Amino acid sequence: MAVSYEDTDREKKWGVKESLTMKGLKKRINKLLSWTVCMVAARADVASLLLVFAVKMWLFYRLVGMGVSASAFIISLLAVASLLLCGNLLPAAWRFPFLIIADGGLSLVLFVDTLYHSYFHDVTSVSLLRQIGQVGDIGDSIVSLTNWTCAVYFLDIPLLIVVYRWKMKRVILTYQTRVTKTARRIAALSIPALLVVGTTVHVERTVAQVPGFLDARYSNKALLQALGIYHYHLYDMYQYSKLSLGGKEASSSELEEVRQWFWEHNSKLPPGPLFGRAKGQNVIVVQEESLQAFVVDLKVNGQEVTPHLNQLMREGLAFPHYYDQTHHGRTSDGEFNSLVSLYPSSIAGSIYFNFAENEFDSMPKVLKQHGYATVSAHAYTGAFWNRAVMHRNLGFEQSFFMEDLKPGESFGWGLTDEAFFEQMNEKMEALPKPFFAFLISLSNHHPFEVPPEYKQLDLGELEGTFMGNYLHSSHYADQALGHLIRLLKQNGLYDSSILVVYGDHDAGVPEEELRKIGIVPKYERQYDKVPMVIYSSALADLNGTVQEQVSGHLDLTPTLLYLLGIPQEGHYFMGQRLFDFPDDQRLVVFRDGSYVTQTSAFITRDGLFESGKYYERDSGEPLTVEAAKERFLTAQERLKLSDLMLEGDLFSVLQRMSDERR
Ligand code: GP9
Ligand code: MN
Repeated sequence: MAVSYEDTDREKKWGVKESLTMKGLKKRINKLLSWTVCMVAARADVASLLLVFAVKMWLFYRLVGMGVSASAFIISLLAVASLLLCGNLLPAAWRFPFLIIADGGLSLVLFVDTLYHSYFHDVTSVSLLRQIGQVGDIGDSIVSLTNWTCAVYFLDIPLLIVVYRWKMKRVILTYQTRVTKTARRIAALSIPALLVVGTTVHVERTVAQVPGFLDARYSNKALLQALGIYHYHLYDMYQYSKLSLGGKEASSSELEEVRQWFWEHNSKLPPGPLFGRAKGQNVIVVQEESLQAFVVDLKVNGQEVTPHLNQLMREGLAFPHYYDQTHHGRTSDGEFNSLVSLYPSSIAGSIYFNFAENEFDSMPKVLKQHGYATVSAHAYTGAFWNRAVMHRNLGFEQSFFMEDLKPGESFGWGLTDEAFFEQMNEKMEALPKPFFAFLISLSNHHPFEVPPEYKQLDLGELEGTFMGNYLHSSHYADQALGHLIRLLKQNGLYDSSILVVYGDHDAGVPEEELRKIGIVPKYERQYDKVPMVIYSSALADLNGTVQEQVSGHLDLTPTLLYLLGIPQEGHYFMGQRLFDFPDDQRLVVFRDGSYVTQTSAFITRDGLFESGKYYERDSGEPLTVEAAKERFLTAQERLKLSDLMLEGDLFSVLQRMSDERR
């Protein structure tokens, strides 16, 4: 067949080249494949271990009942591969023993976490492992509880040794000669490079989804789930060492400054008429999730949002100017500020994680010393916010978390508040008297979506909005509180106890949502108040009053100890009691350096005086900022002293000092 010049040209131009390229491509692919096979065979030990670790990690996530993203899984495998490839740096004879040791170490991490999880429903961290001895006699229990299926993590070790001796060693030696040293080096270096790139991309993506995620640690498991098991442990070690190395070592003059401050504010303060008024009564404190003060007495379409709380406030003492003093630690800060009466930490993350090994002065500890049975409870898992560890550290003899409560009616994060209160009421009835019970509610949690059958309010236009959801949810929480009060009235605990109800922190309601119910803040924090009410039959002359003094979470412990007649002398609480204290000396300090007084509010976002604004607290009218300076410095001093207490773990040091002086 005649072929025209044109056709030949086209063939030359496209067809011939195409077939040549295809051939070349195929050849190249084949070459690459056989090179890869040689490379894998040349490191058959590492390759098989990687496969084994993929299975082990899958098993781990199954055993602890946790999901994991593909990218977290891949970067974990890359981390394992990078460690295993470190063996390349060793003399040939050492490489296999190194792999076995690395396999053992990496498997041990999986083993310990699985075991720890089966006992504590959490995964380990350096801090938790350091405290393991303090968490009771768990050594024996761990051995008896050991889920021996976990031993499966180590099964590959003897198997690998046998296979290596039997055939693998020869395969490795044979194939090593087929790939050049340079190629092997390039392959080995590409793994750590991939690890670095993969980790960076993965972490950036995770942080973009949840800003501040790495710092604001609220759960070990959540961090592990996001980062993958080995990255989690490395990050935990990094955080731990950063904190231990960066801890503030208080100088002797600082120590003296702290001692002096507490002496003046805790020991020198003379008692007034209400001291010891409620001596011997039980103490029941209910920390209400996300309950903000603006719901108190609020009516929507003629319906009260929190009728039971309002009623309790009419029966007891209402504190309409009680401020939320929490910071990064959210609920856990609410607990800490209220029970320990120190400020939240300036260090990113929760005190419950960062300072879990500290020794604290706290209300449950003091009450225990005064013969009280102490109990805490929360219907979510004890690992969240590290509560199981911290509540014990703070002095609670017994704590009940999701794992310890009976299953029952639930929505959202767990048991409904009503079911929770019901169980806790039974437990309180059975406690030796006097007791201190600290109950943390849960149902009113963001995003405040209560199931339709629990929605009782007719909200009109607010229905379906953020505010509408929040009101339904707060109304539910209030109903549950009403149920608790009813139970306490029935069994007589209402009149033999001091009952305190306060909100843990703001609900994060956006300003445009507040406007929907007619609230227009004139300055930030103006509505950052939480409800606070104290009822005690011993305060009969005061019950039914509205107490206008400005206050906050830190004031809870000094107030309750005062009512119980327990002197604050020798204790280390920074709050101010709500009674028998001059109002013009009241100062409620926030972590960011802002503060409120009885009449004014100084608000700064970055802790700098220069960027702060000063207002009349009630009206929101601006005031000349220079007038705020003196109190600003006082507030700064308090934050500094609190940080010293926390970061220098000073409680025991100060106690020793005071013992020596006696
Ligand atoms: C969970 C509950 C909620 O245990 O305390 O915590 P939060 O998100 O409010 O800090
Ligand atoms: Mn909370």
